[in-house]
Amino acid sequence: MANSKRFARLVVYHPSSAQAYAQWLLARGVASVVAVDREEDLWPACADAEAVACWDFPPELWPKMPALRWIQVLAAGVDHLVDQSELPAQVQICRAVGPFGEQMSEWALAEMLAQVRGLDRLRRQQSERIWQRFVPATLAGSVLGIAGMGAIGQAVATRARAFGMTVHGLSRGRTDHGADRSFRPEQWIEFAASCDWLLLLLPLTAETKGVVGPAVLAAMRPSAWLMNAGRGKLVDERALLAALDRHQIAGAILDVFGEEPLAPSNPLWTYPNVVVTPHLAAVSRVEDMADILYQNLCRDRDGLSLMHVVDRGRGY
Ligand code: NDP
Ligand code: OXD
Repeated sequence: MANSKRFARLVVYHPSSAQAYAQWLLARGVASVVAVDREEDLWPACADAEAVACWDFPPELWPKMPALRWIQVLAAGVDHLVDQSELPAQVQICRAVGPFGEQMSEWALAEMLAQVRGLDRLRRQQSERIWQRFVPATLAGSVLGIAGMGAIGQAVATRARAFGMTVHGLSRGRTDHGADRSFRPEQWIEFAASCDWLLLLLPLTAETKGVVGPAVLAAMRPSAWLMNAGRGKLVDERALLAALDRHQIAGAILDVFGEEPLAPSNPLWTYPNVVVTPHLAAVSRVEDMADILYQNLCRDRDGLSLMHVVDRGRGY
């Protein structure tokens, strides 16, 4: 139950920015914050917390926090928390929504434009002082398939359309997300076959784990690129390596991986048609996350329902 007219007792747990969050909140009158940047300092600091803001958190502490009512995850994805059995069912998990769409769009468009405009080739030519003209391709007229037409997918769709792309969207149930053509999970094969670029912006859930496997990869056009900025485990990595070896797809642009950081021995580093970016497509900036956290603190103080509450049963 919310506490009328006082802010919840909050623990902000973050390895590098806990103090920055606390200062940001303090400047707005939230004094009930304890900032913790090391796991070993969490207990007993969190013992009477009513709210926690964090990325991850040691699950064994949840049952020892009887006053805990809600968690503000300082990120969009919550796959690391939703199914923790230690977390009591009545504790609400809120995620971050809003600031990621722009960043993700720029990541996706930058990477697609780099391919069609031949940026690597041009930089190489310049370094060798070679004047060699060629006809770059365009994004205009191509189909971007977005698996996961949520907050981020919709933002990418809007910006891709400004480049003349047609957007095909796949979602779980909703079809009102503004794609030019909408697909449901049972239409994965048809969806994959319809795209020039297949961008994964799905949450990782029991349903989406390994969803891009041999069948989806085989359905993709040999000229198509797979892009993953959702979660690494959406893709069956062995199947992807096999598809790359067989030239079943043109290449892959990957921001997320089954294991992060990507091990130096992972073969994905070595493919000329694989682009690896280190999970930075859309980062959590302190000012953005603190603002979302503050809005929820105010709503909680005022007895209003929290924003962006995750459906723990659904997994996102
Ligand atoms: P949302 O919850 O807003 O959107 C999720 C979308 O996925 C919805 O359209 C939903 O369908 C769809 N979906 C869920 N399950 C399925 C399924 N089984 N089959 C088909 N579609 C499904 O999430 P966001 O857009 O905010 O974020 C998406 C993900 O992006 C995050 O969970 C995170 O993993 C990742 N991310 C990565 C970042 C990075 O830097 N690489 C940064 C930020 C986020 P419906 O609309 O019907 O509910
Ligand atoms: C997120 C992420 O989920 O950065 O916000 O991956």
